[in-house]
Amino acid sequence: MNVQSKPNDLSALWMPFTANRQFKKAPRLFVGAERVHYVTNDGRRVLDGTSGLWCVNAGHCRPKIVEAIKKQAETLDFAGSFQMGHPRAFEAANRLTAIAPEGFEHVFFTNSGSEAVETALKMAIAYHRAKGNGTKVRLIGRERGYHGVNFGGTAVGGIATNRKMFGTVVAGVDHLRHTHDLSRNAFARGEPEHGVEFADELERLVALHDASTIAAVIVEPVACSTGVLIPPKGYLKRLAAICAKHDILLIADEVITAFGRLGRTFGSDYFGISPDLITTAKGITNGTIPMGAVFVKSKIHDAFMTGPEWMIDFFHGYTYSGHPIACAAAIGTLDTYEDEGLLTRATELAPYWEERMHALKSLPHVIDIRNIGLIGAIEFEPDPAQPSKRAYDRFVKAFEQGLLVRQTGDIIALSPPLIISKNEIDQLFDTFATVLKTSN
Ligand code: PXG
Repeated sequence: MNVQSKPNDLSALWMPFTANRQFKKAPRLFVGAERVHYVTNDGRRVLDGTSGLWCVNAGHCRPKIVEAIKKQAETLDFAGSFQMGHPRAFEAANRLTAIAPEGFEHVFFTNSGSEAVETALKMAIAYHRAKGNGTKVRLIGRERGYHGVNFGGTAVGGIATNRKMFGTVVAGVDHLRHTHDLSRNAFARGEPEHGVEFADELERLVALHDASTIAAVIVEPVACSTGVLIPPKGYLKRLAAICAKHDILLIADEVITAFGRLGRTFGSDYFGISPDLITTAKGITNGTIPMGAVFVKSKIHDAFMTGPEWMIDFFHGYTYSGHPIACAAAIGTLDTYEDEGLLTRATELAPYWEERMHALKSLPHVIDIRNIGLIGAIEFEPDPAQPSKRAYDRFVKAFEQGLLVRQTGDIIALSPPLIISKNEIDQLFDTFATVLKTSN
């Protein structure tokens, strides 16, 4: 692994979702990575307990992906996808629809999860209009949901800090309540028992707004960014049934749950639901090249294919939709997932993962532990004088001790690469237990 020296000026870069002033006083920098480890600028190996930002599902610097990117860069570096095409985009789309849940026969490429979300929201509104239901324009999200940072995604998102600075974002949006209920579900393993009735909130919103005004509901199968909120048993199926009853499209935001995180290729398969649109990104290229994709059912796609053939059917797209290097990376990623059985590996590891997670139960300030697939979260009793500080301190301490975890509010989330071994899972939890035992 090649270790470079520390850059000496950190001020030019305004870092995203970062406490910039504090970071720049004590920077944490990675200069290399291999499989489940990062290497810091001072030469330390850090176990990646978060797959980067939930994206490096096959582990770091995997040869087939690196090779595919290199080869594509020297063969066809760029070709657009507006009224022109190139083979890699079609190949990637075919490979993706081949592993998609039943009925998803089309893919629309974007460059990120945020763009996949904007695309899906626009598709939903335009679909209803194309079907002659032009009043169906409202979008329903959920409290504590995260759908990226563009205007539509910010509006349907439900994390207060991500919304409050940005005015009214997009009009015509409402939210379901979140499903987090520690009073009934603390320390649940897998899907919690209580809370299927939270799905009935959608009936309340339909009664308020009328189904004739509602285009779509968007939810994450597991709400990860907000601290891993696992849907109560039966919740997603009930929500899907209410959507179908009212001709409201269900958008499953699978930017994190797709590509094996729960032991199935898609979270929708795991939970036995069949949404209308699925948004993805991250694991689609193993985090190597920015890419997102919206998976689209034929009933939606075909509704756009009705005008004159020479007319553009969907007035939407990005310069880099289906970028050749991103498509090559996606193909190399799918090869790696398939060669190594990674899309189902979380199923094998989940019981061991669950045992090791829940063994942290009696450690100081832990008020909940939750897990599903190869995802977990530990929630801490908040210190009312210093919200988020408890989890933040544990994140910094873990990093110093060679473990990368992800902090959000008073919660630490975990989601290691799907190639992690049981031994490495032991190392992860041994390190984190030490951190918890020695923190205030
Ligand atoms: N939808 C979901 C469900 C996501 O998790 C996005 C959309 C936006 O994707 P882009 O590619 O535009 O960032 C996400 C992104 C975290 C964390 O630590 C989560 C995300 C991004 C960065 C950090 O929880 N999720």
